[in-house]
Amino acid sequence: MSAALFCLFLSAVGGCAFFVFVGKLGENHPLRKDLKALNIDLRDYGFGERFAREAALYEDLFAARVSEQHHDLYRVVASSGEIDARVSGRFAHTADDETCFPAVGDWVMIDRLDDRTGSAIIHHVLPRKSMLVRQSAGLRSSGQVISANIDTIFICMSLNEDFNVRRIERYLAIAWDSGATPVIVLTKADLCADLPYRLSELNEVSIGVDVITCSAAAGTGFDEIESHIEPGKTIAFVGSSGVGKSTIINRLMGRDVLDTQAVREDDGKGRHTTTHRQLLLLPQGGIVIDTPGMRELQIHSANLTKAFEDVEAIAAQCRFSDCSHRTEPGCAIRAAIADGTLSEERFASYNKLQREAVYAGLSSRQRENEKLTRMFGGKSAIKQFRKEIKTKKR
Ligand SMILES: Nc1nc2c(ncn2[C@@H]2O[C@H](COP(=O)(O)OP(=O)(O)OP(=O)(O)O)[C@@H](O)[C@H]2O)c(=O)[nH]1
Ligand SMILES: [Mg+2]
Ligand SMILES: [Zn+2]
Repeated sequence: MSAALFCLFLSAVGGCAFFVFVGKLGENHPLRKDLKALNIDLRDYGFGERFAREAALYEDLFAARVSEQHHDLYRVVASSGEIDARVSGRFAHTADDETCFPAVGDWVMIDRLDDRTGSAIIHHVLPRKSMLVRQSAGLRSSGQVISANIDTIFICMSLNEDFNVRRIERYLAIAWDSGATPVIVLTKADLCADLPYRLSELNEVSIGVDVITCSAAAGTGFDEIESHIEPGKTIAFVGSSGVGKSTIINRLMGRDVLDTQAVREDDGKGRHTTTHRQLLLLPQGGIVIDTPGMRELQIHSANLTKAFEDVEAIAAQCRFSDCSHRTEPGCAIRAAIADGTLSEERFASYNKLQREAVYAGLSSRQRENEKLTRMFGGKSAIKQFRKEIKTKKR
């Protein structure tokens, strides 16, 4: 081997060793931080003119976008790279409710661009241009922000066991309320034996919404997915566990950045592989947010006028403006159900979501009363019931 070749060989070995060494560094090793200290153009992450104007109001602070959240610890993308951040004590103290706290996708104002001597401190969340919110589990009536400042919501549903038109209606009602545009993404087309039937089922509920059919296994539908991706624009992926959200994102990233896992064999349900929301910059431009599969999507607020445009247009034709669509003469809803223009199931779903939306807007005391009214029918019946309970206690 000539001397030159030998030198080349040595430097190649050295290079490999360096990469192996760096790969083994712990998350908090200073060298890793230096490697991450890239000069990032925040516009790639969606920092448009509006956010720039808002951020300019805070002279001594820096703008950053929340890319991950782990309880009260955040990862944010700043111009210096990705760093750790926490909200200031004052922020936590003055926040009205849970929705005021930073969520993945938020633009926040931080006090430093380096977290080597401690997490950066988040002082403000810039006004959101959109936010996808669901009702938190439990008794509190607070909402939980699933992602903020999104342009498009990919509502992902698998074409096998998971397929459920009523669930899509629920997602659409919440998505239309977010300020972003929903798109329905039907996944795992390779597992579906009767696609035309599924699509016809979806027709009634998907008015004005793009529907994409794709298969990550067969590599189909990705041209349509990519037609929704634009530099500086953000897409949030939502849907049940196991429908293939992370698989699609990995394909768009061109490598396996996110964990994926086979669904359970007995019932085809996912295993909740993704455990936290995560924002990623795509190599071709555009930003995606992966979210954990949701068991249930409770309504915090909904836009039924948009999601049920057809139902409300029919109801507007009823003879009485306060028609309850039960027994009144000239009821256009009953007529539409009778002639098959409107399905009984869709109307029932509209009523159910409307009740939920009203309920979500109530305080916990109002909720308790609402529940009692529904159980016993009317205030006098509730009074009577309470009296009976008291007598029994004696
Ligand atoms: N047959 C088939 N399998 C797919 C397709 N897309 C994804 N899968 C498989 O479905 C399983 C679940 O995919 P994930 O991407 O982990 O699903 P997820 O929606 O991210 O699930 P959570 O993270 O739990 O919310 C994996 O085994 C994937 O390989 C597809 O187009 N066809
Ligand atoms: Mg996932
Ligand atoms: Zn009516």
